[in-house]
Amino acid sequence: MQRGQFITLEGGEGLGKTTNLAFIETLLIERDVDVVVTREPGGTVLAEKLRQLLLENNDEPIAEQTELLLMFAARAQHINNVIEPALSQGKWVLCDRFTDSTYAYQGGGRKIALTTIRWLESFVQQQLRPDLTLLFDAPVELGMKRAKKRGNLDRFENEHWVFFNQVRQAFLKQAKNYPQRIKIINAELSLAEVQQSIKQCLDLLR
Ligand code: T5A
Repeated sequence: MQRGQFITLEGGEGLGKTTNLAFIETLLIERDVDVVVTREPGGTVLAEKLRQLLLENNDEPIAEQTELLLMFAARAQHINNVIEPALSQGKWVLCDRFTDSTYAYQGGGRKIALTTIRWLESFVQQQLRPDLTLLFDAPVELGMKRAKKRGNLDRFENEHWVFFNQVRQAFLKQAKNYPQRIKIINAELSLAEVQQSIKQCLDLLR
């Protein structure tokens, strides 16, 4: 059986990943693709519990190392129980965030050494890497404005502007390092224009 394709959506806060997940799922179903839609951190019962611990605002500060290890603990569970089984059954996996977010938030934002992240990536993922990544990019202010409209901010959304700018720059660096895999989507455009760009990127996988 032919292995499925692994597509990830990445980018800063509030730039349209979740909104466009449903759009992409519909496009794939129209193309007769059997697709599993999931997210990180999360995607399994245990990983969703870790997501809650990571996102909730808490009196006890979470150490950077703890944050990084919890991200990869959730990822290990997700890969073993959801992503790998689906891909090996020929299903496509559409995932809201994956390891590029770790490079951006824990690497770019928290300044954890990239060699440490790379080591954990190899340990947890072995050979698994996305086939296509759509990176939603726009100035930080725009994403925060959109995210704030939705109400309460989570632990990451309460970070400061400098942090988010470092996250954005780290995502763009990932895109520069992996131009074949990572396609930048201009999230400043209207939803219709964004979805047109997404369609063009998905055609690359046909
Ligand atoms: N994290 C995650 C790490 O630090 N390391 C990691 O390894 C991983 C995997 C997860 C958090 O965890 C961190 C990063 C995150 O902070 P999350 O909920 O997955 O949190 O991530 P968020 O970015 O917070 O997700 P959001 O749901 O907030 O943002 P989305 O999904 O990018 O944006 P969306 O689709 O909800 O859109 C926001 C608003 O904008 C509108 C939408 O209608 C919505 O109201 N909108 C547009 N409006 C106009 N024009 C467009 N083109 C629009 N597109 C969307």
